[in-house]
Amino acid sequence: MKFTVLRVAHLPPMLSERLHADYEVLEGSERGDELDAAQTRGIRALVANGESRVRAGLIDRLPVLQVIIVFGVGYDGIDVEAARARGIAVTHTPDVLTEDVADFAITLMLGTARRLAQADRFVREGRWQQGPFPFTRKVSGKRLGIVGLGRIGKAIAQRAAAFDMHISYHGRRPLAVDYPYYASVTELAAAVDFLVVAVGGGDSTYHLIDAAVLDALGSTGILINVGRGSVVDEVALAQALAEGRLLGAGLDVFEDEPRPHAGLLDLDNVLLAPHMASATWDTRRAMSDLTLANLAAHFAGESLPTPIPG
Ligand code: NAP
Ligand code: 8YV
Repeated sequence: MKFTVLRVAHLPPMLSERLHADYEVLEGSERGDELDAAQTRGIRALVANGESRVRAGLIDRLPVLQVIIVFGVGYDGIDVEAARARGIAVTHTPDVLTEDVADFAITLMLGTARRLAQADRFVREGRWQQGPFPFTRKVSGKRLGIVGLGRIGKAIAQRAAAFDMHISYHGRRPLAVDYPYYASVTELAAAVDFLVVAVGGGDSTYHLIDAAVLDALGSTGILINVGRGSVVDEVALAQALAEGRLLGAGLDVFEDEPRPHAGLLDLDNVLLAPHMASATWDTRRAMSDLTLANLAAHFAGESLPTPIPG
């Protein structure tokens, strides 16, 4: 017998094909409105991704749901409390994407400071013939502040060390590392040239990067966000960039994906990416394997390879 799995997010074909081979897969929305009563009564597992919103309303409609499997490490969109109240396990895919996301944070930092997208347009549009490209900002040897020194934050620090950057960080508590710790994100921002957000979403980080933090980073500062869009007040960010109160920003994540705040789209000092930091073939394969391993372990009654903490 094949177990029934509800898929509520876009998944790469390499994963959805294998899901379809091993399970009865229902395709649904995050609200599940299109599912009829017979379908909801059969769903044992739900597969979501890092951007998914799986709220109590959907969980409540699935009486035999046993496990929520997140294709991604961030699970801020999952109502974990509602799941736990029903004894529903939640898994995710940590570690296997850390390197790619850290690589991409460095890509955004270099690309924003050296104005790579603008330089590309400059060459393509024939403007080089009228004179040289304006000077850009140096990265090596500068001061880097990391918000959220977890798996990804540490991997970013490791890479930045190779650029001789001076690293400091903010988190909820100091860690056993040699980098200076700032209990206040505003004070961290005031002390660095680059501020990289590598923290997850949810209530505790909502708009942690607000106008005051952006002003502390200042007119020579650059903000990078590979964590979650909700961590940065996008309206305040667009305003600070437009008014030159912040030098630049490189963003992979947005408050309302796939719709970045309209004020950002016309700005020349922001580098925009479509939530692609972990989207390499190697990593998506590893994430797919881990997603299937969690699902298989659950139905085999074995311990889950990567349950969420807590
Ligand atoms: P992690 O190891 O859990 O790291 C998260 C870090 O943030 C921890 O050091 C945690 O420290 C800190 N933190 C948590 N809440 C905080 C708060 N309120 N204020 C300050 N710091 C806080 O997770 P990870 O694997 O590095 O992933 C981090 C996040 O990156 C994910 O949650 C996800 O949102 C995002 N991500 C984005 C992409 C992308 O494609 N752009 C890909 C993967 C992941 P304490 O708990 O000790 O405070
Ligand atoms: C993915 C992510 O883009 O892991 C996360 O939390 O945000 C990303 O790795 C996402 O989960 C796949 O859609």
